[in-house]
Amino acid sequence: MTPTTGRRRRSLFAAVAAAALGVLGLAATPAAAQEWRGWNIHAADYPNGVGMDAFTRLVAERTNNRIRMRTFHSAQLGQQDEAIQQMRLGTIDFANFNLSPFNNLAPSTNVVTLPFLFRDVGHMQRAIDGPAGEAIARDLEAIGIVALSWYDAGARSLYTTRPVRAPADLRGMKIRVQTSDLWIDLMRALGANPTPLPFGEVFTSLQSGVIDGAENNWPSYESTRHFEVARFYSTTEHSNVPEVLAVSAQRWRRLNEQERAILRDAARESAAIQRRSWADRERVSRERVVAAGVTVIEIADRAPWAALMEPVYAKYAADARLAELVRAIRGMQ
Ligand code: GTR
Repeated sequence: MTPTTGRRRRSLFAAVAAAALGVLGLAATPAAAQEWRGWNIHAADYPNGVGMDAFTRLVAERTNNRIRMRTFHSAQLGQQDEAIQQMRLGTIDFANFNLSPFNNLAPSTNVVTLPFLFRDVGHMQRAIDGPAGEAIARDLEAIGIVALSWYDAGARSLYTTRPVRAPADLRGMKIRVQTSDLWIDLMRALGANPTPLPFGEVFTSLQSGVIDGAENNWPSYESTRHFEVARFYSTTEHSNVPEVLAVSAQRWRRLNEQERAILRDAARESAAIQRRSWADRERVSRERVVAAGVTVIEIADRAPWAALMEPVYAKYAADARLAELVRAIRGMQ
């Protein structure tokens, strides 16, 4: 064999080997290295971005970079409802979502969205870290999403272009809600006209008068600059719906037990980081909008608001399993 034929044979062998690896989908990355794409609706410095960045850093460290994750912050990979579809299809690998956009897909998420259910943040955390979280994780798994940990999202309140002090002030006002039947019925029960819109369209819709208000927590009201166009914030604190850090079931299926344990631990640690960051940011955001001249209308008595929520409970907590969960949550210390 001449040196030239030897070289030719070797390169032929290399080409065949490369083609075989290509068929197996292994050619581009060394052995089992994985590159994951993550979705975040908020900016990187928002508490949820801080939590997600901690998660990806811990996973990379503990898998020796075998699982590398990159979070695309600020809804770069699309709005919320599309991102949920992409997670289910496996084209987005991990994400942080509020639980309300799952209301029509995963029944138990309605329970933690219910108005005036939690007494305070501690009560919400005990429920989501306990029986509510277990039920929701099961419902999410059934639609192709694996819940790993729960993030705080504070209390949601109304903000509007005209002052709102009592439910009667909402009559005829167009209020943006997330894509969720529960939210539509909740706003109707308050006497408003619910208008489902993606988060990213709220600012311009307020500015152009397509809507008269929306509802959210202090950090979202501030970070999106909605406070510049809706100058009245009424502390209704009507819902404490939390958020989930989740992985696509398509990815999860391909992990071994050791990798799953690494992801679960990292997710729990990231939730502790997010919750600390959340508590700070709530205070800072409130201070920022007050300094910018927003009128905060303190709702001292929430009873007249809560009294209107009867039809929402009747519809979304009627089924025996959900009614039991509501009872269990109410009974928690
Ligand atoms: C925020 C939440 C987002 C999104 C948004 C909205 O508080 O963190 O995931 O749900 O509200 O109202 O669309």
